[in-house]
Amino acid sequence: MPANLTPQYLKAGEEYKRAQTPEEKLAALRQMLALIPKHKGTEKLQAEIKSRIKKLREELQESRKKGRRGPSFRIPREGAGQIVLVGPPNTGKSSLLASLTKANPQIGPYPFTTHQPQPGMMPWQNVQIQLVDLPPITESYLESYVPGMITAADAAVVVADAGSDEILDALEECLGRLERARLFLTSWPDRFQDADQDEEVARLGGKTLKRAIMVVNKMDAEDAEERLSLLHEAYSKRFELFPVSVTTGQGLGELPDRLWQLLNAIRVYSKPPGKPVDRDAPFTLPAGSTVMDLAELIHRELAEKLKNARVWGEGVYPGQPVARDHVLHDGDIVELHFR
Ligand SMILES: Nc1nc2c(ncn2[C@@H]2O[C@H](COP(=O)(O)OP(=O)(O)O)[C@@H](O)[C@H]2O)c(=O)[nH]1
Ligand SMILES: [Mg+2]
Repeated sequence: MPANLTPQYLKAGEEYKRAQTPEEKLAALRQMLALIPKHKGTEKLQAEIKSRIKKLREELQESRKKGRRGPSFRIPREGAGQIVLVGPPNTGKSSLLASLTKANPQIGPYPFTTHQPQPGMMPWQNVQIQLVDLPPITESYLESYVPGMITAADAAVVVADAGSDEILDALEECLGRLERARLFLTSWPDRFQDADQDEEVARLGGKTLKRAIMVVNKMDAEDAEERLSLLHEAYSKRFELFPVSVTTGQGLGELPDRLWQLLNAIRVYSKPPGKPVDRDAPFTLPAGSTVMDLAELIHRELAEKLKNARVWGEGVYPGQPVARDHVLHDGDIVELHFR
C-alpha cells in the first residue's frame, strides 16, 4: 500500500470506482482529497485527485450549459408535506399510489413500469399529503434525478414486496445504491445521528439522513408472513415495518395516520382577532415551530411587526397571551397581534 493510506481513504476510493454519475464521482473524489494523509509520499496522488476533480467540474459545467444532463424533475411540494415512494421494481409502489390517491399511474406485472415521478394527493383528516411515486432502484439502475427528489422530500416510504423470494436482496441493492448516492433512509434519524461512537454510524459519514418507514406490501401472497419475519430480523433496527396488501386492503386504513406522523408536522389554525376560526384551512408547520414561524409562513414582511399572540390549545388556558417564541402544538388556534 503506498504511503500509509487509511482504510477510510481506501473506502472513498472504492466509492469512486463504483460511482455511476459525474456528481457521485465528484463527491467521492472530494472525500478522497479530504481523507488522504497529507505528506510528501502522497503529493503525486493528491495532485492527481485534484486534477481529476478539476476535469470533472469542467465537464459538469459544460454539460449543464448545454443542458445535456439526464431529465430533471421537480415536483412542487403541495399540501401538508411530500412523501416519496421508493423501492425495488415491482413491489407495488404505483399500486399504493393509486389506492391512496386519485392519481392514475401505470401499474404492471413487469419491472420498470415507472420512469417519471408521479404525484398524487392523499386526504388525511382536514389536510392533503402529497405522495410521489418514483422509478424503481436496483444495484445498476437509478434515475439521475431520484436522489435529489428523495433529499428534497419531507419523508420517504420504502416499499417491499412480501410476495417475492428476492425481497432481501432487492432491498439491499436498492438501499445500498442509495447509500452510494449519499442517502441513508431510516425511521430513526436521531438515533443514527446521535450515536456517533457506534461503528454503524461511522459508515454514515457525510450521508443525508431521511426519515422513512418500510411498507411491506403483498401480505396476501403465499409465505408473506415468513418473509415479513425475515425483514424484521434484517431491518428492525433501521426501519419500522408496516405490513399491507393493496390487493386485499389490509393495513391501508391505518397507513394514512402513519404517513401523517412520518411528516413530523403540526396543524395550526390562524384566526383574525374577534373572528371565528376556519377549521378547514390549517397551516402545517414542522413540529417544534413557534408563533413566529407561523407568522413568517403567513406573511414574511408582516412577521417583523408581530407583537404577541393569543393561543387556544395545548398547555395554555383558552386565549392565553404568549410570546413570539411560544412553541405551538397540533390543533392550536392562534390569534396574531401586530404592531
Ligand atoms: N398479490 C399482490 N399483488 C400486488 C399487490 N400490490 C401490487 N401488486 C401487483 O404487483 C405488480 C407490480 O405493481 P406496481 O404497482 O406496478 O409496482 P411498482 O413497480 O413498484 O410500481 C402488479 O402486477 C400489481 O398488480 C398486492 O398487495 N398483492
Ligand atoms: Mg411503478
